[in-house]
Amino acid sequence: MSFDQASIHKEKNDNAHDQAVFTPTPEQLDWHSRLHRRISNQLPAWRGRVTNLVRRRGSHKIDEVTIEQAYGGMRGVQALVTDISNVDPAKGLLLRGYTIDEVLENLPRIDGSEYPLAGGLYFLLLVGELPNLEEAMMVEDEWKQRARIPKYVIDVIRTMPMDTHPMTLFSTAILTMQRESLFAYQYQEGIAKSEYWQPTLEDSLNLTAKMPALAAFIYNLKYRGGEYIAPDPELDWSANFARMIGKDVSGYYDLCRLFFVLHSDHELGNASAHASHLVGSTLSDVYYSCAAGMTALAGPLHGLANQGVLNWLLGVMDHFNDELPTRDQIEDYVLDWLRSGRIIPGYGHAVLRRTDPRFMAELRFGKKYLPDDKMFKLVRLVYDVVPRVLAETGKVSNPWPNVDAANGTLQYFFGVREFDMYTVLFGVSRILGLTANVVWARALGQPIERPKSTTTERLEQISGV
Ligand code: CMX
Repeated sequence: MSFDQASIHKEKNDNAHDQAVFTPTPEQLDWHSRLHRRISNQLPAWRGRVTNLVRRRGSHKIDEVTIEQAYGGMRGVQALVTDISNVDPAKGLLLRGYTIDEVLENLPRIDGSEYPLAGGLYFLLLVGELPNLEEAMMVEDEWKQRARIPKYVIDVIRTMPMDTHPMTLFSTAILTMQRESLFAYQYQEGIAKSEYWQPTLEDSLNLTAKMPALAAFIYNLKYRGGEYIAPDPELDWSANFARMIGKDVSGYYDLCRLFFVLHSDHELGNASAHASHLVGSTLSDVYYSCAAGMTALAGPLHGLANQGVLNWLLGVMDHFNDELPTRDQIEDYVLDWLRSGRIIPGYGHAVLRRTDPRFMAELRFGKKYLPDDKMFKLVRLVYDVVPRVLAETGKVSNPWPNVDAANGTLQYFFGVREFDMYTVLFGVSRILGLTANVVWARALGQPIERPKSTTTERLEQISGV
């Protein structure tokens, strides 16, 4: 973008009914930031690698699709590519090739915290390399400059009915900010395709920077009297969220730091990632594509699982009159539950075939911060009993706990007991992964998605039914 164009963009915002909070500096518009450079340095090699693969082996089959899969939500069909994350049946979630334990151990942290800076995680997702502390702080500093929520967004959210679901407020706020999109502006001005990723990265930094303050505002509006609390520039992205919702304690700072790492990405085929990828593939900007991702996350089959687990655990405590059950009692309870044809929430996984390392990380957190909490003791007891019981049914592919088996309990302990809010917390984290994927989809010139559908009649014909 030329300097003149930058001025036009600024003028556009100045003349609007409410000025944009962040107007890029000339340095940013020249794309000289180190984050831009670290990505652009890699692009010739990445583009060459993909072009070569498609040119030389483009017709190589990577999967086949059965009728069952076509009717069954395309389960397991491999037809998407991302290098940001991958779920391995044995190792669990890999972020840029690193296991969750490696990520938690090697991402930089500030003094006094065991848990990493979200800025370091975002660097890892975007750049593909583990950052040092300075690099992690570089992202945190970028976020600090861009963190304030425009007033018109606050106004829009305030005018919505008080019983509006927090996820509706959250997605609406993201969509409302679409007018800030530098990509949308530059696209209209005629930017080259090879450059699309650059304003997309700027948009991503602007949007992700605002996530803690936006989610905190929604929480405060719904549950704490409606005050807008501005981020504290002294605090990191994750801890800021904790402080803004009134949980100004180091334990909850750390829980946010952990939680926002664990939920940041999960391949490209899950509903929120796929929705955002699909919308992004039309060259809608990241505001549009992330709003789409968040509306997918709001569905009960996607983002609500941690809430389901917590409800189930509270039901168990209720059943035992708030006393921690014995091993035998919990086993009988679980067997009765299964006999009535219901599932044990928090257990099982579509891909993973072992205990989710994200659950193990939460367990370690719980052992440190809430070892004597009754609900946490119940989580451990259930973990002791349920995998064997599920395995004995003979039909469950993975009897081990997934990330949701402990999530809600940790939030509950720190007093975040408004269940509707849990999906927003998930969303704050997931937007890191969604935007990183969109940036790279633009950098590699991925086209608009357009799979082909077929008809039942054709399937009957070709299968010989
Ligand atoms: N409790 C009881 N039965 C279970 C079960 C559980 N936790 N997990 C799987 N099963 C059953 C299935 O219902 C299925 O039974 P039917 O054949 O009678 O329909 C059978 O075991 C085989 O299913 P599967 O191949 O093991 O599991 P799927 O890949 O079909 O589904 C999942 C995976 C996560 C939806 C499923 O394990 C489940 O419903 N778990 C509980 C809900 C939950 O924790 N969801 C959060 C998932 C988090 C994530 O995906 O990250």
